[in-house]
Amino acid sequence: MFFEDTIAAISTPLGIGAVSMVRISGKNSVAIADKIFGGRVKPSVAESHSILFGYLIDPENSEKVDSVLLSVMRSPKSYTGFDTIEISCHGGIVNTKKVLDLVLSQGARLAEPGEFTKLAYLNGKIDLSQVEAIADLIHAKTEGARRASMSQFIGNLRNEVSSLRNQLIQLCSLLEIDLDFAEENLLIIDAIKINDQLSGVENQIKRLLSTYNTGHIIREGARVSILGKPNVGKSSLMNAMLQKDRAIVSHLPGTTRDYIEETIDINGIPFTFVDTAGIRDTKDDIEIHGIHFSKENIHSSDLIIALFDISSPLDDDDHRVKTILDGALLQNKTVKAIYVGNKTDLGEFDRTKFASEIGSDFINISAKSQSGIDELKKKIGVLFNSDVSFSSPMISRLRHKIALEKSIASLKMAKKSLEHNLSFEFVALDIHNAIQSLAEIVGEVSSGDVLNNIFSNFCIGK
Ligand SMILES: Nc1nc2c(ncn2[C@@H]2O[C@H](COP(=O)(O)OP(=O)(O)OP(=O)(O)O)[C@@H](O)[C@H]2O)c(=O)[nH]1
Ligand SMILES: [Mg+2]
Repeated sequence: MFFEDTIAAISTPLGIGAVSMVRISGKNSVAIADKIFGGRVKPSVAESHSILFGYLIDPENSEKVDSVLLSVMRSPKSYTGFDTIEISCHGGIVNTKKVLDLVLSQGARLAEPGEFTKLAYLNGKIDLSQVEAIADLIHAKTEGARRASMSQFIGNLRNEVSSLRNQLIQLCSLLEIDLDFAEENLLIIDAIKINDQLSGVENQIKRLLSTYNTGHIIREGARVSILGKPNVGKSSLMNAMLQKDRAIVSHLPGTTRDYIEETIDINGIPFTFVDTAGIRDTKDDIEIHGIHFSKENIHSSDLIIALFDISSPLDDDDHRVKTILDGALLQNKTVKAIYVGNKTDLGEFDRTKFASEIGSDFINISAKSQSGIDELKKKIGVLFNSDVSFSSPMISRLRHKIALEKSIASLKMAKKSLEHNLSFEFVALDIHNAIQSLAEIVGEVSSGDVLNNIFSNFCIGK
């Protein structure tokens, strides 16, 4: 049913612009183009991948609707794999909608979000990891995110997954040959060798799995909480990081009560800084709310910047901050922390005493004079970006992580079966399960829910 339809949509953002593009794909695309296009060459007789100049003409009243360039891409050499027509028309909301309406009036159906890409996937033009890469590329907010999605699009993840699968498929074949010859007592492969090979693949999968921490942060960005008692300069640090006066700064402790968040790009990763209320003992209801939020917020953070005023001695509120931070680090092993001493322009109280009381080294800054801000940015970049190589395969989605974890679990079962001298039949079954889990990444095995979830994040027209 799905393949019967001819779909159409506006593929460019709807607004005032020089050019818009309306895409049509499906078996009737060329016939529809023939009905509405008037030019020297008819789309149906044009060669594939040619561009025709002419008018769109409404067949109802022969009115010239727009002057356009029309590209013809015949199956299978198109984005979707089906006959595809792309009409580059004049931009503007009303004009572009008019062109789309004309196409729809001739029998095309309005495409759902991501439906062109879905056709490409169902038609075997691209795999699921490439589908995700296209979505990521469109949504990329930083250069790092763009490079990572392009690396996935050109197949770096797919190739790695297929190499892992091939190794396991080969191993399975050996086990199956061995089973065939079992009655003749011919030993094709011994358990120790299988175990070694399984460990080899398992280690490769673990290596790929370890790229998730960086991969998902490049894709989704990292949340950074600025934690500290009132007046240490959290809002000043926020402004220094953003290079603009975003948060209110005042000498009155308890100025920030609500939270403010803004995103900046550091080394290609989008970091969302969150400035919240200062931690202290207070009776003020609104401030209590704000402090509660500060404490909650650090649990959804990837990085906590613990801020202290290095120009004066630590007090009870600083120790309260330290206790909250220690609790958060204990609860979430992946969250990172940087200790920052602010107000160096006022002189340092006692750096060594500070470090020994807090139990960590400090990066010292002055949010006011901006000194040390670059060093802090560099440190943040290194913490999150140190092991990125965009040409190596990397996973970036929870879906990938879960699939790899499942395949490792199956390989562990296979090794257990070997250890217990079970028939190779059982070992092969476990390896098959591992292969299936790997196949989920490229979408050879996938549930409708997974697909719906991925494609619903696309825009209409892609
Ligand atoms: N001398 C000096 N003053 C600073 C520095 N950073 C911040 N301040 C001052 O410290 C005071 C408090 O700064 P804020 O940034 O509002 O502090 P905060 O931590 O956000 O405070 P709350 O919102 O009340 O929790 C203001 O008067 C700032 O001008 C610094 O590096 N040097
Ligand atoms: Mg503040």
